[in-house]
Amino acid sequence: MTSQHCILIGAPVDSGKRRAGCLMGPDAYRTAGIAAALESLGHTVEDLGNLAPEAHPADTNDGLVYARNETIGWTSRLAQAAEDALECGLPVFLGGDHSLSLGSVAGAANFAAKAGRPLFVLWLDAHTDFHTPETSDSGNLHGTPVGYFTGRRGFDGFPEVLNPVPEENVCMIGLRSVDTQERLALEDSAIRTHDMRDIDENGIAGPLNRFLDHVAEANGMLHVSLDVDFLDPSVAPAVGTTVPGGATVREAHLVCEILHDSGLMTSLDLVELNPFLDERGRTAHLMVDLCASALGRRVFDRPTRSYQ
Ligand code: EXY
Ligand code: MN
Ligand code: MN
Ligand code: MN
Repeated sequence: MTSQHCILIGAPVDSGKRRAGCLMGPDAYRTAGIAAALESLGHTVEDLGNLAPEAHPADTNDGLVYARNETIGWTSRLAQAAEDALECGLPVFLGGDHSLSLGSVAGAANFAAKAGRPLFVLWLDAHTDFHTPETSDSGNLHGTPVGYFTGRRGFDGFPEVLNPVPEENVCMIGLRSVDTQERLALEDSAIRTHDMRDIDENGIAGPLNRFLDHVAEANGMLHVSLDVDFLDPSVAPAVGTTVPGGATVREAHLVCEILHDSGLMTSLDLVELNPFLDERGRTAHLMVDLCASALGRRVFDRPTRSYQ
């Protein structure tokens, strides 16, 4: 197994929605033993601690969206953090709500552009997060990161997206809650979408492997964004946006195991964990176990599809 330098980046972002608690996420992952889990797999681990947003004007919350200025501050800070960390290893963003991915993906895209490689994004989520501030009914910016990093209009005042991720480079798996405005925009886009019915009928490995084939053919970098609500709430209750009918523990591990075997993942977000809603740390532990699978934990060695 190839040893990696894993860079843990605490991103206690809680500005992407009104329900508080995701700010405790990074410390819950640490308490659940993420560093030791990765070290036990032979990786080196560097923990940058918890970042803070860039200085920003106070939010008045009288506009279209909640905590816009704070989220802009986070986006600038995290984009730079992603770009810097990719110089030295594999960044693992410990969220924090999903608005952190405005920054983490934009920064990964800037790094990929400098490296002369395309960036691909695997979005593991119940939701598509494809709103813009103008289409969002809730005004919650955690529903907008895919809209932002693919270059949709409507993000006035946010850092300019210098390297938008091409829609055909984005694959979403686990979908089961899509707003009308998102659905209409997705129908006009080249984003690859796999809802839970698709997974029920065809399994989860097929769509994932087909996407990874595209990444490998293009010599792409791959950012993976894992939202707690990708998982079924019966196994992962610690999230504010639970939607029944999600991925099972084994489906999620299989995705992570296949990702590891592909050797393609170059950065990772763990998002939306709200420890205030957890049951004796079980969701934090499951997310750490999934991260370990994505970085090489396995029961037995076996022949695999290899892109190396
Ligand atoms: N589509 C809904 C909204 O825009 O408010 C729900 C978004 C949930 C976002 C979570 C993180 O995936
Ligand atoms: Mn603030
Ligand atoms: Mn999400
Ligand atoms: Mn979600």
